[in-house]
Amino acid sequence: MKKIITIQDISCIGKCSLTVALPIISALGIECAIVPTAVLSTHTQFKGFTFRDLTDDMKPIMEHWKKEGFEFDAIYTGYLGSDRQIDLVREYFETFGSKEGHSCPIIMDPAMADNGRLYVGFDEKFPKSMAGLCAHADIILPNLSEAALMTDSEYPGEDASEDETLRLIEKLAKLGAGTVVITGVTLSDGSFGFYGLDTKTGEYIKYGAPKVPHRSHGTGDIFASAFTGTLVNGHSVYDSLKIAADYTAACIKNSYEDPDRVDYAVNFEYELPGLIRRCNL
Ligand code: PXL
Repeated sequence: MKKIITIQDISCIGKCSLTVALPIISALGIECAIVPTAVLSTHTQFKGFTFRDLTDDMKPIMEHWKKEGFEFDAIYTGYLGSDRQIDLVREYFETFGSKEGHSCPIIMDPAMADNGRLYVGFDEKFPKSMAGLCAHADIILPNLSEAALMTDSEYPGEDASEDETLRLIEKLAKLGAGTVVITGVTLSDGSFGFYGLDTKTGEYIKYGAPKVPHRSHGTGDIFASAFTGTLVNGHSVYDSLKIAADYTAACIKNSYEDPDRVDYAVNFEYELPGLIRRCNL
């Protein structure tokens, strides 16, 4: 069985970060090793959330895994809370990343902002640190807000044009990652999906699924988790991005049509069987 590491927080309620990465990646038949960076009572869109920092556990976990000789088929990072955590994640990349004869792609979702604003708890210097870490990634998956913050650009709004999005992609490419993808964008034909660039071949990619008029939290995490699981199952980068976009769109639509939906996340659970089928599992 393939095995990946995911490094992000655990928000006990919120259906984001580890509480979506674990079920989605496990459902795709992959062992999901976790490095929890913090425990929060809820995600940071709620008021009064608790926050226990777990930075001090990150290095001992890594050292133990190293001693045991574990190897992984991908490293996927999400929400990280501080510069110290960024430095430690860089050590995980060095320790467990691709080596001669063993491929371990690094996938980074630099989860830290939405609607043009940093999440509560981050200072304005943090996007620069995250941008530095992105240089080590094979694939980065920011949304429009994160792309603008990491490239010191003006936030173009959620309805950014294709030209505005491509300009951000070109700036992101300079950070040094292999493939840069901006997620959660509305394409010029009104569909909802991603624009991207393979910086090695210079090939631009885009894809959108039918858009429904509903927005919620955690959809970037759902996209990144489904993408990672699909890629590790052997699909190409582009096919994995498409499958993740279709799955995320299906989760949003499911919530939009569900009178019992919660307002802090989407119904990713009901759409897992369709994702498993798309992965040919
Ligand atoms: O979904 C991104 C995310 C991850 N982790 C925490 C968050 C959020 C978004 O608000 O607050 C703690």
